[in-house]
Amino acid sequence: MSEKQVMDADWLVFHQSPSKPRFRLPDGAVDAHCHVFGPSPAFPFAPERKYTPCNAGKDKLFALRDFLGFSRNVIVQATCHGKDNGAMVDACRTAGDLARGIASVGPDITEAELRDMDAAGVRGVRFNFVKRLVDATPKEVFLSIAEKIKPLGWHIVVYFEAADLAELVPFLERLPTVIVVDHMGRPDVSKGVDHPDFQRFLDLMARNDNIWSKVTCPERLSVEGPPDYEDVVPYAQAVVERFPDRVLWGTDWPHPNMKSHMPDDGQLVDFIPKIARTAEQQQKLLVDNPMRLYWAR
Ligand code: 0GY
Repeated sequence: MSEKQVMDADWLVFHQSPSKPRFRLPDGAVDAHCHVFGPSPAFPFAPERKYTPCNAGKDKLFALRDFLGFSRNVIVQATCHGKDNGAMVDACRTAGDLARGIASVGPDITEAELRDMDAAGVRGVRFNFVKRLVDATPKEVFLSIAEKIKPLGWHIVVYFEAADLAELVPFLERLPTVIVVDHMGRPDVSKGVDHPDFQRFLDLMARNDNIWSKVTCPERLSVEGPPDYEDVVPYAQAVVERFPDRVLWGTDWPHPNMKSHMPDDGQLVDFIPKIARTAEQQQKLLVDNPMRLYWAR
C-alpha cells in the first residue's frame, strides 16, 4: 500500500488569482525556472522528500504561462520528486517544443535513460546543495554525472546558499559544461551589493564565462517583502547589467517552501523591468538567452 501524501500543514498553495502583469513580455518570452508537483497519486512524491507540497500539475502551469504572456517553460525537477523525473518529463512531452526540462539523476543513470529524457526535451541536470532540501551528495558523484551528461550537450543547474559559495568555488570551476546558478546564489540582501559575499559571486561569473545566473526569486530573497521586493533590485540589476548574455528569468511557480507569503505571479513579472531596464536587456533575459541555451536544437 502506498502512503497517503497529504501536503504539509504549513504549506502555502500557489496564488489562485494572480494579477495580469502591467509589463508586456516580449514575444517568445521563456519562464526559465518553474516546477510541477505531481499531481499525486499519478506522480507520487518521493519517499526521501523533505516536504510534501500541494499538487501543482502541468495543466495549471501551462494555464499560468498563457495568462502571464509567456510562450515557453523550462521545468526544473523539484526535490519533492527526488530522482523520479516522471512528472517533469510528462509535462515536457505534453508541451512539446514549448517546454524544456532539467532533471535530477543519480550516478547510475544509463546513457539510454539520458537519451530518452533528451528526446522529451530535457537539457540539463540540477545539483542541489541546499541542506534543507536534500541529503548531501559527494562532489565526486556530481563530477561523474557531469561527465555523463556532457556528451549530450546538456548543462548543469546548481542551487546553493550564499554561505556555501566560497567552499564550492573550486568544484564549480571544475565542472565541464555551462553552469546555471539558481537565484543569484541566494545573496543575503541585508548585507548590500558591495559585501564580499555577493562580490565573490560576481567575480566567479566574471572569471568563468560558462557560468550563468537566474535573476530569480525576489520573493525568497527579499527582507522587505511584497509587492515591490525593492531590496532585491540592486542585486539582480547588477547581474543583468554586467552579464546581459548569461542571465535567465523565471517565476519559480508553484513557489516551493514559501512560508512568509505567496507571491502574486503577475507582480513577479512586473519586477522584470526594474532589473532589466532596457528593451535590449529584456529581450536577452527573456528570449535570446533561454532560446540559445535550451532551444538551440
Ligand atoms: C526553488 C526553490 C526551492 C525548492 C526547490 O526543488 C526544490 O524543492 O527548488 C526552495 O525551497 O528554496 O528553486 O524552487
